[in-house]
Amino acid sequence: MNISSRTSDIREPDAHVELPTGVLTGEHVAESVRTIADIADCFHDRAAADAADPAQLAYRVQRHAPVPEGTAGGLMFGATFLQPGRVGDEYLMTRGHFHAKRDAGEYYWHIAGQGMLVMMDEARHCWAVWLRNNALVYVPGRTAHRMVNTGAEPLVAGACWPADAGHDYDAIASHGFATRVRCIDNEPRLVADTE
Ligand code: PAN
Ligand code: ZN
Repeated sequence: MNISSRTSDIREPDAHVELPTGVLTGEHVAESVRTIADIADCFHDRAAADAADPAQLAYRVQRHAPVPEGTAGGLMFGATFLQPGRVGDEYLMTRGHFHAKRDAGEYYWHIAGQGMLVMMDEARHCWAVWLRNNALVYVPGRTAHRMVNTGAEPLVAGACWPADAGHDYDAIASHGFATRVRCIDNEPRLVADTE
């Protein structure tokens, strides 16, 4: 047995995840930033959205993309850092999306802070799962998903999804989610969008 040839391809990982914080470092890690201006059209209280500082940070997303987006069979790994706060009575949220490849699912797991993952099926039926206490949440295919920060600290969650899932933001930009998370009597409540 040639031992040296068996041990010659032990590699360092190309990236690291700091488990307590979710922070990703290393190769193939990219970051995107969304400000209040980028999510202003998500809120029902347009006057409050217009009054908010458009340059204020809403959330950051770090993505480890070991393969090009669109690669069949590949996976993407990400972390979302969503700021606390409200616009009117509505908590800060991610834009939310369906996957372009509609049957693509996704895992989310809670890392820090407190909030919800709001989901909506193609019939516009909505529900939410708490993102707290190390929750592990599976987002089925054909289900739009959005993080909402109901706490006082940044809400941090990890996620893993198929590299060819793609992101369809247009359906949410046009019609929104059927349910909003609003602060009513100092509690987060799911409220139908028409109310
Ligand atoms: C996540 C989201 C991330 C930001 O990585 O992309 O939480 O939300 P938006 O993409 O809706 O702005 C994911 O669900 N990837 O598929
Ligand atoms: Zn997704």
